[in-house]
Amino acid sequence: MSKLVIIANRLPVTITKREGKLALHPSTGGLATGLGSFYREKKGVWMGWPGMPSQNLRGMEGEVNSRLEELDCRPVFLTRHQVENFYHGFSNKTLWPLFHYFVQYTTFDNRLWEAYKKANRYYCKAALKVATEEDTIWIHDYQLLLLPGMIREKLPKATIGFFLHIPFPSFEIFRLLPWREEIMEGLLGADLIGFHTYDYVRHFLSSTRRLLGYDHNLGLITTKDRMVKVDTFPIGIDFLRFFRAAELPEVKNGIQRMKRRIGNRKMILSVDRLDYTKGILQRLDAFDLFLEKHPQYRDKVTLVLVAVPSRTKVDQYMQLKKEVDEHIGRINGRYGTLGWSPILYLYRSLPFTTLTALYNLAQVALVTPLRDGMNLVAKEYVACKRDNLGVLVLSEMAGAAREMGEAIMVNPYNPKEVSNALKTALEMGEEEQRERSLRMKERLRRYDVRRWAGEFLEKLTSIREIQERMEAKKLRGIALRHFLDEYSQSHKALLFLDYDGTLVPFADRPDKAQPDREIKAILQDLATTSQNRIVLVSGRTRETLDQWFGGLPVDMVAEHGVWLKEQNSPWELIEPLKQDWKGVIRPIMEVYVDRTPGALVEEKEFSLVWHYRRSEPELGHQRARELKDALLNITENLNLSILEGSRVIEVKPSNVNKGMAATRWLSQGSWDFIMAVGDDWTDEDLFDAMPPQAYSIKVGLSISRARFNMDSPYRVQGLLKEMVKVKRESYE
Ligand code: GDG
Repeated sequence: MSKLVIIANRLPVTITKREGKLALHPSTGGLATGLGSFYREKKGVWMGWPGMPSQNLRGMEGEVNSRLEELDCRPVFLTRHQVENFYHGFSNKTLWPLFHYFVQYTTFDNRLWEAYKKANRYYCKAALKVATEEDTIWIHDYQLLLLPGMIREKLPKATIGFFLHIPFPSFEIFRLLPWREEIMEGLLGADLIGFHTYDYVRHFLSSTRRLLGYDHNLGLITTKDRMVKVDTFPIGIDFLRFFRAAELPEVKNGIQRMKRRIGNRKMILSVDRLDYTKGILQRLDAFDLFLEKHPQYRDKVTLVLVAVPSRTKVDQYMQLKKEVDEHIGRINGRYGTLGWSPILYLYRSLPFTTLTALYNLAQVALVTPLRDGMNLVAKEYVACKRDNLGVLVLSEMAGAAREMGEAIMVNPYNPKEVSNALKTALEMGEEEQRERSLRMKERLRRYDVRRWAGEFLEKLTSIREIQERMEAKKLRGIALRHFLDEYSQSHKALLFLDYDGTLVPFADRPDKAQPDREIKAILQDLATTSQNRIVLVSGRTRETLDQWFGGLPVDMVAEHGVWLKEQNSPWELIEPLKQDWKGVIRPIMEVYVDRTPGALVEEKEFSLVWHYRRSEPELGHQRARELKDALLNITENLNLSILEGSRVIEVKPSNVNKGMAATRWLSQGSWDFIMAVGDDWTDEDLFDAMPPQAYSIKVGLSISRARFNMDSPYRVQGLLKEMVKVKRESYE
């Protein structure tokens, strides 16, 4: 039976050892609390590091294993060296700062990269002991970016999902990584890649396009051999757990205790791991400014600052701790009185009950990260409010800002804005507080962490189904045997072959597009081993086709069906075509050439083509969409069609296409074998024109009306060679 295997850097429980005895504690962090119960309900297992170097657990592995097994957890034991170089090292000194746009904190060290690769391989090895190809494997976060690819290599048929909990940075930042291609390839081993927000999706897709050349269609990337879906899944929280917390006696007591401690003052709450991305120093500066500018609030508010110790062995974190201490000391020194400290500083991890007591009591939550994948504290605060009173001040740099528009939004780098927001929050009327809170809360209730996980897994299943449908259409196995049998027995075969993207991959430079000797030899052999008729059906001009294939015994179709040529005959126009429309279309295209560096207009005899292969890809795509929009109305009236090819937009008369051109040959005789191969949507007309028994083959894995699919031009070349071979054998 298939099972769910969650793999994350950490387990949902952490092991500690005191006086030789092991103890398990729930791990902090959104993932652990959120999915902690979900995976068990699903009868899944969770793999990850138990939080202590393996040297400290020597001799106790058996006990660790069995205690964890009771919780359906499987440990991945990391040595001290691995913790140092993989976890504190590449993960937290390279990926974490870079992905949060802290380039100045990023270490680029090949030694750490090697440790990262090795650790990912180590997780892979551990995973292979637990997971099979039938299982659903869900990998989490930036520590394991290479793992999807590594598992895919060993379990090609496994269902693999990946979710990134931190931001995916813009290409301009991501490109700085010396190991960027390997990281992208690693991630693309997954079937589904999830991010918190659409911005991160956009950034990721842009990097795949620029670094690996993979385009996408609505987030569906076609890699060399598979389809990978990229989508947005904003993580939710365990809503009811927070919503109901106020009913717990410990929480009620906690609220009373805290009330006594801060008296009649209003509480402003700040909760984070002590991390430079969370903007704690900037927040303190803003609070300082607030007290300076609004003296009436002195002794009327208390900022409760909870900072959970984190990555205490990394230099920047040690430095940050020092600075936070100094800032707090300065502010408390400057404004504090005998009976009042402006900031109550708690540098430790609090029990859930204390944390939720604070959420309940706080009038304002000040959540101002400089960059944050999502930020769960913002969500938890709102969920805890039974009476819907309390105001959230939220950084626009947190992923949560995309969903929590009712919060007071701030730029965390602007102390004046944050200070003003604090004032607005403290003075907001109850009606408005309720209204804002309620709307956010309803969304949090509906889209909680279970729903988040459920939707991710559902999407993963659906992408697998699409892949399977594509797989089933691949020309291989029995279908391929039939194909070759039929072909070898045929006496009169008709083969339509597109060129660019079908017989050869798309070339990034025009001078690389020419057929090489091997392609020509294949065509020559194919044409001469039998009574075959080969028709090259291309969008290229007559001149180019003549120049490239003139000496071969093949027929040709140029400009997507405008010109036809049978061997030893001159080119013929498919039918008389008008040219006057070009005067209307060309100026529009030229406007878009001026606006898009690298774009150009090519005039073919009966069509106009706007190329943007050499433009900056994002801009090119954007402009292509705009151009298409601009052309749509006009082309309809002029009876023209717009073809969208690979980085081209072509306009040509509607009554001409590759399918119509093909009918010339189809009607010429009784063929006992017909095949049509093409890769883009101009070839769909060709497929449509084929009789039912014909083999229509789409190159690439996207949806098509063709009967079969093939992965790539290399496979097509292989198929053609095989056809030559079986034909020769049939004569022997
Ligand atoms: C990463 C991404 C993304 C905090 N202090 C205490 C405590 N916590 C809990 C909170 C919350 C979690 O830790 C922190 O989650 P965040 O989302 O705020 O931040 P990261 O740890 O950086 O998490 C982040 C998240 O992954 C999920 O995808 O949102 O952007 O960086 O749940 O409640 N819990 C307890 N005591 C504390 O003192 N018990």
